[in-house]
Amino acid sequence: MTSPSIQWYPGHIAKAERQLKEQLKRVDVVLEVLDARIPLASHHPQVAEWIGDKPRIQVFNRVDMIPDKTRQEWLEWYRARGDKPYFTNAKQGKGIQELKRAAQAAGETMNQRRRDRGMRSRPVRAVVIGFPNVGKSALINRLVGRKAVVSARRPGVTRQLQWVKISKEIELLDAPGVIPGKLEKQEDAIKLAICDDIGEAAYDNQRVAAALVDLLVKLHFSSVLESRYHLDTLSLTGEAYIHSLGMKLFQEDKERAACQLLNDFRKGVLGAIPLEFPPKDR
Ligand SMILES: Nc1nc2c(ncn2[C@@H]2O[C@H](COP(=O)(O)OP(=O)(O)OP(=O)(O)O)[C@@H](O)[C@H]2O)c(=O)[nH]1
Ligand SMILES: [Mg+2]
Repeated sequence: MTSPSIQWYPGHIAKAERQLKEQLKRVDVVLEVLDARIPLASHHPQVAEWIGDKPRIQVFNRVDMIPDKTRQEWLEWYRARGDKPYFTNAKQGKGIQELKRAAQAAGETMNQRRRDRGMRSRPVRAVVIGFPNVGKSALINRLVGRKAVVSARRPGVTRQLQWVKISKEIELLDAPGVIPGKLEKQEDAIKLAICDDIGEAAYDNQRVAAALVDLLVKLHFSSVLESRYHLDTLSLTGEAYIHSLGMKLFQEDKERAACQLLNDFRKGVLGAIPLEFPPKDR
């Protein structure tokens, strides 16, 4: 039996996408927030089409959740393609000033064009877009320097578009997380589920936890499981591992085992573990 595919496109996201497209006409610069653990799977394929030739700043948030070596590899990969990503930890406020300067610089170019046409300068309007739960609102709060918008540990917190004025120079638009109407690549959908970047109604915890175990083994991170749960992955499949973990630590409860494992990964208890690396073929 093949498992049902992971799909998640609730009504509030469809609505947010429509409103976002409308607002995009009014913004000068787009901050695209990616989950540093899965920057490829958390990139919305339609972003380029939506923003046209507006300046885009790519932000790798949750940089604390990947090793510095991987951060460096991504930086080189992007640089080779002529891009310059910014790395942030919106939880602790790292990398924020550099990002603010980049947004301001993009705005300055826009204002110069306005002045050339005899118009007055105005604050730069920047929108923060990205998948659910990647830290868009947390990033805005850091850029503003106060709790201006709600940020919490679950996908789908921001429901409405909301403008926030951070200074005379910049205004920011917080947007709900937007994901493609159809998740074409199921391996990406599973990574999004593992990282808590889509709603939990879309998937089965045990299946996703099993996929996480398989992925950790594939990426040579299985030792983190052994040291945390004192249970060797040996040649077990992810599914068998979750079963054994339930038997061993959770009174035979596989669901609790799966939730614990996912939670440990999401909270960083297992360590700084990237689930994607720069592709070698591009
Ligand atoms: N470890 C870590 N946690 C972060 C970081 N940025 C945000 N978070 C946490 O991630 C969770 C989600 O943050 P939000 O700001 O609500 O994310 P969002 O993208 O606005 O989510 P939606 O509004 O649901 O789309 C919160 O618990 C934040 O504290 C980061 O850089 N590192
Ligand atoms: Mg939000």
